[in-house]
Amino acid sequence: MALLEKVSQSSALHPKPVGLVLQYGTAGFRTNAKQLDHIMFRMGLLAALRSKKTKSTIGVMVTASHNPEEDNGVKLIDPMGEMVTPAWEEHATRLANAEQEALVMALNDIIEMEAINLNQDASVFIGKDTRPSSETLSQAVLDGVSSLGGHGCDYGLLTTPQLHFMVCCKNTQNRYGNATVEGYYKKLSRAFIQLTKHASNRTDDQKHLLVDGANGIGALKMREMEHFLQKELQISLHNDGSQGKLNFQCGADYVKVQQKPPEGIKMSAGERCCSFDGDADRIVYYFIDSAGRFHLLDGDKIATLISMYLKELLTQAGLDLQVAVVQTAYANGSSTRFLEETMKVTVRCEKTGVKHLHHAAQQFDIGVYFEANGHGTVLFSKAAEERIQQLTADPNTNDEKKSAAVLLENTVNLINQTVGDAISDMLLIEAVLAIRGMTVQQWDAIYTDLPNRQLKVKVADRRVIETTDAERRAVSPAGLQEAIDTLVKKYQKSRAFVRPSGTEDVVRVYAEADTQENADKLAHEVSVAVY
Ligand code: 16G
Ligand code: ZN
Repeated sequence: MALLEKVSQSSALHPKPVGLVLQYGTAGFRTNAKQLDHIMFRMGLLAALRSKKTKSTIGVMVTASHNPEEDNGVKLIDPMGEMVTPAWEEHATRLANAEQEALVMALNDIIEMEAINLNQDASVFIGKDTRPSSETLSQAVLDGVSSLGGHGCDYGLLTTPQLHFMVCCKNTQNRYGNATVEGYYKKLSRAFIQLTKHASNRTDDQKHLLVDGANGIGALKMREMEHFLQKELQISLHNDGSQGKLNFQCGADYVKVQQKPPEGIKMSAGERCCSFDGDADRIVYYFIDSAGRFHLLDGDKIATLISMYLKELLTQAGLDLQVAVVQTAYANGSSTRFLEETMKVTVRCEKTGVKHLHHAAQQFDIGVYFEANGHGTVLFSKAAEERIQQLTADPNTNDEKKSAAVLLENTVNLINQTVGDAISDMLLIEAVLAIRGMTVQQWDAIYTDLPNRQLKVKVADRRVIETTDAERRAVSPAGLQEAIDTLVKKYQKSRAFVRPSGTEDVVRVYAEADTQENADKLAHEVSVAVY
């Protein structure tokens, strides 16, 4: 009981505003940074408990990703580097909302429910993004960890995927890589250099890439990583945080939603560019053509490029491993069609949020998952990895198969399988384009996106909207889906859906149609139907 008394005392230094209720949402807690001190302390407590329960290191990332700089947030990372399991999201919400005097009781409930031995050691890795508020908020996490007798290790500034990677390395006794930032740079850059060796005669132009760092952590970490890449990738870094504000008119979310280039970047026609988001777990590519038209290569285009590349290598290696692509309702209709009809790969649609896609991708030999917004990665089953390794090690493998198997092996090493990772995805895309000798225009031309529009609508209570079929249909309020169906019928090649946001107090509307004008009209009409 002495321990819980200590918790009670320390928690008084991180008081909860009376009546404030927050939810562990799609990607943790996220709101204005001023409201988060008690949440951070309590998530420190919860991470310590989770660590005692799993007898493993747990991660706590302080970030609000692509949200404005004034916001902040926190997400928990489970032992294998994946998002915390759903039952513990509920514990998180309960703990976050307990009033001050009820905190120890709420904690005790979790301890009993999960049969946690408080004498067990606890180890928690903590990382933070570049928001000014992240400094004191991560300190509050450490206070929470230590008041339960846990050991908190503060890694300071990290991208979200770097922390996921390090937690996984730590809990697999460094089999996945070394549990340090340097271990991350070394593993990825070695794989990248091995892969690009297979792309002969790359010109400096082909090695050149413009990167929009969203004025965030991704920019800092790219600078750190650059020399590990030994000039095999030559980056011009923009929005590196030296002047602009985090995520303000830049970054992957801005580019995807606005469908235009970020501020602070000068692009010439045909030049390859990409944008990270505020914690570098998302990436989108784009370029401007000679007529000045903007072309976006989003998560769907990325998934298509990667799955095509993997399928070809598997065929060449003679490996019959199944490749599947997991998408969300936001996936452009053209991408789904191309993947299913032309490439003949299995396509799954899941609810928005990485945890849903990640889980679905684990069901396949090779699961490529991407949200259209650019968050995604590739998962290889243990059996798939073993078969690739056997092939590279087998002296009877012929040269053609061997070279494909070696490429596959290096590809596995380049990918951060714990979570979507802008840096790892960028290196993979650059390697694939180099190996296939493809330009960004050729990649873009694989299929043509249907024009689309996303809008958000403020409503009194977004929870009145409930959805089904991976968020593609609304089941409540009554009549809404019928109204959407009627509107969709007015246009060609059209589709639309609405869903309550999991990170903001809004309802999101998505529409696509044969022309931009029609997509815009449809999105607008659906917004009116929601309102
Ligand atoms: C979070 C999710 C992202 C999702 C977005 C949807 C993670 C790590 N991030 O940022 O995958 O696309 O939420 O936001 O899961 P929304 O519910 O506000 O549309
Ligand atoms: Zn993010």
